[in-house]
Amino acid sequence: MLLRPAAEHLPASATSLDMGASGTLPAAWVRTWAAAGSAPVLFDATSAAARPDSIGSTASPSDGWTSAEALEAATRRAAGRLWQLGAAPGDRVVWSCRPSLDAVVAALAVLRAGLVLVPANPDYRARELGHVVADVRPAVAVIDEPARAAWASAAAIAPLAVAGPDLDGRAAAGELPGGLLDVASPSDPALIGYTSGTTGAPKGAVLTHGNLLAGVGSLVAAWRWEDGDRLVHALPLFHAHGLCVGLFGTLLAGASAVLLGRFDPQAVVDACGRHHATLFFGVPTMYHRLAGAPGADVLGRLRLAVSGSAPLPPALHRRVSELTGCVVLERYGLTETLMNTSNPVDGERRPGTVGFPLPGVEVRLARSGSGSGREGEGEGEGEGEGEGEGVAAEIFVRGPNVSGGYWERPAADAGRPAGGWFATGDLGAVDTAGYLRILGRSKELVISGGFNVYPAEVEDVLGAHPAVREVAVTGTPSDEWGEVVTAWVVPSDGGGSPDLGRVLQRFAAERLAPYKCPRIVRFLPALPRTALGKVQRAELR
Ligand code: MLC
Ligand code: AMP
Repeated sequence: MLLRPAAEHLPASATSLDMGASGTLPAAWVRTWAAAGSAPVLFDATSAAARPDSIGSTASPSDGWTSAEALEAATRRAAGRLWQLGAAPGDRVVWSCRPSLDAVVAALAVLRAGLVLVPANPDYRARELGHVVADVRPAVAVIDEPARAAWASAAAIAPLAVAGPDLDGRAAAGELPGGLLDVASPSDPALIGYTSGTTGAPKGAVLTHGNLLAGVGSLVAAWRWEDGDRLVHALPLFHAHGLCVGLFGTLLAGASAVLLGRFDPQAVVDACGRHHATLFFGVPTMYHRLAGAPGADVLGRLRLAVSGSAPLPPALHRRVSELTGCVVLERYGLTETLMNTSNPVDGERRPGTVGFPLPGVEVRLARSGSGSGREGEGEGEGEGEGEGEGVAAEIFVRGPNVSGGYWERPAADAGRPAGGWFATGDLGAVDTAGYLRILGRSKELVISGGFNVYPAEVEDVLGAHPAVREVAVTGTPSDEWGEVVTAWVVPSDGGGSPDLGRVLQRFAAERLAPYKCPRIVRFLPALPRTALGKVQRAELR
């Protein structure tokens, strides 16, 4: 069944926009920057100059704030530097940096220069970063740490220039080729986000400029995001949530953001108050921690606090409301599609639901593999038995926000349903009022603190240890993290001990980013399997 479209939930002003058919984010940003040159856009609380003793300076926004015109000039110079490094339009730029203003400028410059941004978690180990570099063959890698830069160089199979994030500071004025900035077209690739999708090894979802503008524009419209809004930004910058929703959204709305660089409940509370913030975006783990933080009632004074990337338990939703007066707005998205549905700004924000389709996005529920996207078939409500209200079916989405495919993965793309529908691997149902409820996943995925962990990747790493005969990885429910990664190990010698558990955790930590490492290691004499030999994960959970 097709969910009722955004037009039935939102005011006409929010749905009459052209969602990405024309234009690009960089072109829209520069228009906004030109119109409000002195407006404060980004407050860099990640730098020493902006430590808490110097924030609180809303009266003198130049203190720690980067204005629209300064951002325009810095990103223009940084784009020139990327070209000087040899990158040409269409080339990929791997960007693996801790949060900083320089890192932000570098990322924006990549898009302005017509290059393709490939974010990579700065916590990645050599094998994880190496996979991205070898797969995407970047012309440039912007990396803020020598060890990671060396890993990237070692993995490169094509000529690679490695630079630090301070691209702007090194640019030579006057050397910029004219007429090449902000000229990418909506159909040009803009960003490749690595994700495992519903199956397999991490692959790059290619998002065009049109996808980005549509995905971000729908939020600006639906959330009535305006130039007076100010976001406290404490999310990682290398995922869709922090980068596309938080940063790109701020810039498209002509609004401002305080970049904290990392999440700390007290810093969020302080920044909300000192900077007169109107917005906060977080993952459920952040709301879990904020709910118990002194001064968290500051959330109740925000215009909007948004949760996403993982299920927000209804009990936590209610606890945040009771403790802070803030009714969190939950929304739902993926790397491949950016945001798909959202609870309403005006109207009831229903706990345990992710709301309605965003402007321009079609959402339907159908049986997996049932031709859910077959052209011309079942476009109306109520087709297919057992789909729709109250019954879990797979969620499919279609719209100008949806990636056209994965980087050099024809086999994965060939598996896509026809008609432009994207199979999310998430299971959902709609309630009588039309709110989408996510009820589970058909894909093997653990979500810990809003980060996705693919069991197969962790199993591959642990399975290479000589003391491991077999291993299966699952998610164990956790109030704080949503799920924590648990490894079920069949030891080679038949035994298992806390010592071996710690050895395996250290082994994993050398090869995997911290959030993928098993918090819990359990030993079994054998893994439960079906008659066909498939591991029965449900039995382990
Ligand atoms: C940190 N650790 C984690 C973890 N984050 N372990 C499991 N899961 C996680 N998510 C590790 C640390 O490395 C550390 O390990 C230990 O846990 C304690 O760390 P901490 O200081 O308590 O954690 P912190 O650094 O505060 O990080 C918690 C967090 C972070 C919630 C702030 O995980 C986070 O920023 N999550 C946001 C994820 C996100 O942006 N997802 C968006 C995906 S886009 P040790 O070994 O040192 O003890 C997407 C689409 C969409 O999904 O819809 O948005
Ligand atoms: P990623 O691949 O990192 O983009 O993660 C996308 C996945 O995060 C989705 O397929 C969902 O499983 C999950 N997700 C995102 N937002 C929500 C939400 N509000 N509720 C439940 N799951 C979510």
